[in-house]
Parts: sequence; structure tokens; C-alpha cells
Amino acid sequence: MSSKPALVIIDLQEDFCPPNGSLAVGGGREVVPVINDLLKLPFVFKVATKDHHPQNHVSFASNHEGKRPFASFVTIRNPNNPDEAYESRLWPDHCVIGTAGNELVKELDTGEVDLVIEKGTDSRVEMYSAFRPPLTNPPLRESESGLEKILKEKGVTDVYFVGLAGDYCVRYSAIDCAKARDAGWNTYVIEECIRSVDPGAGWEEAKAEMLNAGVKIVSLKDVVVQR
Ligand code: VGL
Ligand code: ZN
Repeated sequence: MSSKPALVIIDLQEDFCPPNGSLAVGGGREVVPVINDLLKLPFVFKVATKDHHPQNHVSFASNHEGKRPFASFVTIRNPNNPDEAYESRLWPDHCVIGTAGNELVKELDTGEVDLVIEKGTDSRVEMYSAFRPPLTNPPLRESESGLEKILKEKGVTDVYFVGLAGDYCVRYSAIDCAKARDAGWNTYVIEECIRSVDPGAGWEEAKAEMLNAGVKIVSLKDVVVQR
């Protein structure tokens, strides 16, 4: 069977990049030229995701009395089941809908991108994954992004993840992708094409968790895209 590889570019937005991003990831902008080169390869489908938050998003420290970005955590409950909850890190306001920080980075060759998918639009839940929020009981279907459906429709067999941040949204997107057993996607993260909020311990922990979930961490030189 021939492979049908897709490229998913995670959250390559101004707010995640120096020099002006409100949640700038060190070296975030450096991955753009390499990703532009990848966009020229014959992937069957190329998606860019956007973190797309309303101003009242639960992950902003500014929406919680007395909490500080990066240092504080909050308990997020399933709106449909107060018994299901998770602890989540709080952030500076970022990627707010309609602001310059929400834009895809201007150097990205968006002319080569087939589809832009918005995620994190439900103010009630954190959503690092490009697929869905982590809450499952019951699942918040209305806040899913639609990415799983479209990758299935396109008959994709392999999914390559790149973008920001390696230890947050790339990590949880790749894990959800590898866990979609019915889809059977081979899931890859290209290590040169990510940067992390915490490039030391954070990225190491992320890699271990991804490997455990069946994600393959690969190097650019090992990426062969054929169709
Ligand atoms: C992200 C923190 C908060 C990411 C999004 O794209 O990795 N990180 N929101
Ligand atoms: Zn966010």
C-alpha cells in the first residue's frame, strides 16, 4: 500500500515567537525556513493549526484572581461533569482572536497550506491537542477541531508534526494522533522543526511520553516523503 503523508504545522503564530510574542518560545521563529522547505515536499495534505482563544479563556492567568502566568496552576473541570477535572498551567494572554499575536507567523509560506484549523476556541477548557480537549467523561465533542475527521477523509496514513510548542501542543497533538488506533496513523515529530517552552527537562519529558504512546521522534534527514 502506498503511503499518504500529511504535514501538520502546530501553532506557528506570532504570540509564540520572539521578539514580540506574549508567550514567545525561545528560537520559535528559527523553524520557519525549514518548515517552508518541508511544505514543498509532496505531502497529500498540509494543515496549519492556530491556537485561537477568546479573551475569557480559562488558561489565561488574567482571568483568575491572584494567579500569575507560568507559575500558577488551576483546576479545570469538565463543564458537563464536575467529577472530571485536571490541573493546568496558566499563561499570559495569547493568540486572542482578532489580535496580531493570533496571526500565523508572517514568514510562513501559507500559500502552500491546504487548510487552517482553529483550536482552543472553547473558553471553558484548555486544549493543547489539535484534536480535542483532554476531557473524556463525557467528551466535549463540540470543542473538537475537526482535524481527525479531515485526516480520515483525505485517506492519510502518516502524520508528521512540526511547530510550537514541542513540550505542549506538539506533544499532545502527536499523542492523540498515535492513539487514534482506528485510524492507524504512523505518527512522527521532526525534532529540528520544534522549539519548546522548556527545552531542557520539558522536552525530554515530552519525548519520553510521546515515545511511550508510539510516536516516532525523527530527524529531518530521515524524512522521506513519497506518494
Ligand atoms: C501552547 C501554551 C498555551 C502551544 C498553547 O501551542 O504549545 N502552549 N497554549
Ligand atoms: Zn493556548
